[in-house]
Amino acid sequence: MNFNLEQVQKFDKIIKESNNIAIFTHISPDGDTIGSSLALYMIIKEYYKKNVTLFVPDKIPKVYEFLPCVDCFNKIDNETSINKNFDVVISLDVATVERMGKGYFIFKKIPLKINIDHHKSNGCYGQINIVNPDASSASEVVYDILSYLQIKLTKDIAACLYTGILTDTGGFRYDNTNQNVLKKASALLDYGISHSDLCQKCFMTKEKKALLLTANAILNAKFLLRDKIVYASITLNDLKKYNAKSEHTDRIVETLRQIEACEVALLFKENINHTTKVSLRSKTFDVANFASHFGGGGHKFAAGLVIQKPINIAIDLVLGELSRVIKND
Ligand SMILES: [Mn+2]
Repeated sequence: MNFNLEQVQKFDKIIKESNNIAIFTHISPDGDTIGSSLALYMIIKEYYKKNVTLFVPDKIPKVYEFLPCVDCFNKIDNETSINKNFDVVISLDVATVERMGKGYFIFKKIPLKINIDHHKSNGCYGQINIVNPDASSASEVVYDILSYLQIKLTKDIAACLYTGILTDTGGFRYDNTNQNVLKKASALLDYGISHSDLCQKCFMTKEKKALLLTANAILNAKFLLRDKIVYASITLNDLKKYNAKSEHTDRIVETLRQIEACEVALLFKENINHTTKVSLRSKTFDVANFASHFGGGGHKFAAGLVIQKPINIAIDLVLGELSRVIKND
């Protein structure tokens, strides 16, 4: 399914006719889900002049705290009760409703759902689905919606959309970077934002504990099938040792993928509830397809999954299956 203009017109009509609108990101929020949500939040507030509430199911990583309006996010926890009646809810960069985590119990009660995304695996769970798998990011989809509706951006909105595009393309390095993406990014720079400043904030600034945790994970990485498979693990003990959190594991798996012979890089993370989160990155191998066998998903070269088992069992399970597929590949 591609960017559908009829769905965009319906989106515009619905927002104009609504009063209370909720916006949701996905769990473990990244630059794209945060950037696209903030941009749409500002548009609905300033352009459509409607009541709008932003929800995030996890803490916003420190690296994105510089974004305008970031304080407007409401963190959902187990005690969150909503006494407002929302007419419409918009999800951004959320491929499946499971990716909403604790947010789902609020999301499911809101009658009208608008789903804006770029994942090929998107479940089209909304009444309105603006999903473009050819787009680099959900932020690019929002950019396209606003361009089509001829809505004027502001510098703050441009900064949020640029951040989403920048982070989801790995700083314009991944295969989702093309002429169109660069043209749109260039148009966003016209609003007076700085490319180098945003790169500095998103990619070149790290908390000390994040860098030390990364170093430790890489030093302890393991190699299989003549380095075709490279993996590292982070236990709760590792996090404790560096006084770090899950958000500090960002980009470790991309670093592992840099190894010359590496085809698939994996990062296994131990969760509190004896489950294991696995991040996968590849150069040619379709990790989204592989992840789908374990109920996960994502993009061809970047995907994730969760195994409902302790980390050591999860490592054996996933690597057993991956080695089998890669060997025959
Ligand atoms: Mn995205």
